[in-house]
Amino acid sequence: MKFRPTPTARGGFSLMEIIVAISILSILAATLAMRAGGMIEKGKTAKVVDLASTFKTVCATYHADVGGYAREYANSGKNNRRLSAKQNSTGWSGPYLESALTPGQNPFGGTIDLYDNVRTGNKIPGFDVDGDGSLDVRGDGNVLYLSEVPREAAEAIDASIDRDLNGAWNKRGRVRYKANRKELFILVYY
Ligand SMILES: [Ca+2]
Ligand SMILES: [Ca+2]
Repeated sequence: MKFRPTPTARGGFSLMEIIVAISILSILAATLAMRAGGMIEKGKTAKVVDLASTFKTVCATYHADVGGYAREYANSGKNNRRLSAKQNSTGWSGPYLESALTPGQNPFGGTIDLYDNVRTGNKIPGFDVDGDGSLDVRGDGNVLYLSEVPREAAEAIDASIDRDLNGAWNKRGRVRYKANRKELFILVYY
């Protein structure tokens, strides 16, 4: 005896089944989108941490060669691109970067500059490297400055460089952050 489904059983999906299926699909899509978003943000913060590490090495080399601190501003003249543009300073044996620093190297779309003074054009007073509450570096030194950095990204960068320093993460250690202006400051070399 053959079993034959009744026409009503084969008549397509019920409204409830369609609603359930759409709900499941939209939850899946949202989860995937969130994961992708998280991965993109992680990629951006990792890029900044890598850049800080590269500049640490590069600034140390420049310091050993020339005896001072280099500045490298994105989209600037030769005098402000001392790592990438040929300089006449004694001992200069660059270029120290593969190419000049450009705003495109800020993954968050803002500006990016390497300063030769830790006060970064008086945007910050200096750095409390050991996190004891008093500033340790106030003058010469190299700071990588980035604008338009979202708070979550800044916190992730801070966590990977300053690790578990006590006190306010945005004021202590080698990474400082000004939330109102979305500005990130990383002391790369001093
Ligand atoms: Ca200190
Ligand atoms: Ca910090």
